[in-house]
Amino acid sequence: MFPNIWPLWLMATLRTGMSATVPEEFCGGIFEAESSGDIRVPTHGSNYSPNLNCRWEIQAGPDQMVALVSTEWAVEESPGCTWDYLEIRDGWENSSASVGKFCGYKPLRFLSESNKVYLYFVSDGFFQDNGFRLTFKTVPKDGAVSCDKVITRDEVITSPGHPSRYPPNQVCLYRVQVGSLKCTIQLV
Ligand SMILES: [Ca+2]
Repeated sequence: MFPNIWPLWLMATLRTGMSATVPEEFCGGIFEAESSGDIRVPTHGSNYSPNLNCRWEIQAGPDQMVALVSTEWAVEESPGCTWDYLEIRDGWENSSASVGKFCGYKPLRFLSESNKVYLYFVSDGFFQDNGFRLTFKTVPKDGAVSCDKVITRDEVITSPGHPSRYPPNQVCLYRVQVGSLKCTIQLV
């Protein structure tokens, strides 16, 4: 057992030690009136900075939700995303539901349930990746303008205008929340 634990302990010690010696860099922002925007993580050279604690808050109108899509996404991958990660909360309160911690290289797609989204990015002091760029937009919950949609019951999901051809230049997010199943599907 001991020889197997040693490398993990050494890596954890190195990471903790390096995190403690580098000063924290401010980053983040609040978007309260914008209907769309970009969120980027600070970078040094081609990678994001070490020891980041970034917080972004996005607020849409009372009858709106927030759609998030990554156009660039490379965050150091770790088991359970414990080293570097972006955490998404659906709402601004401490009690707001955490959607999860995200890392790795799989593009990020998210459609909120509430009209507020809280993003928290953390990087440790050991190894950085290229980082991310997220675009957000606020969309009406009734789907009057956008093709984004929330599915809460058994329903066939169709593309805009189905059975006719869908229009060009569409990006549609479908948030499926039926029982314990939760996922986001994207049509590009
Ligand atoms: Ca890292």
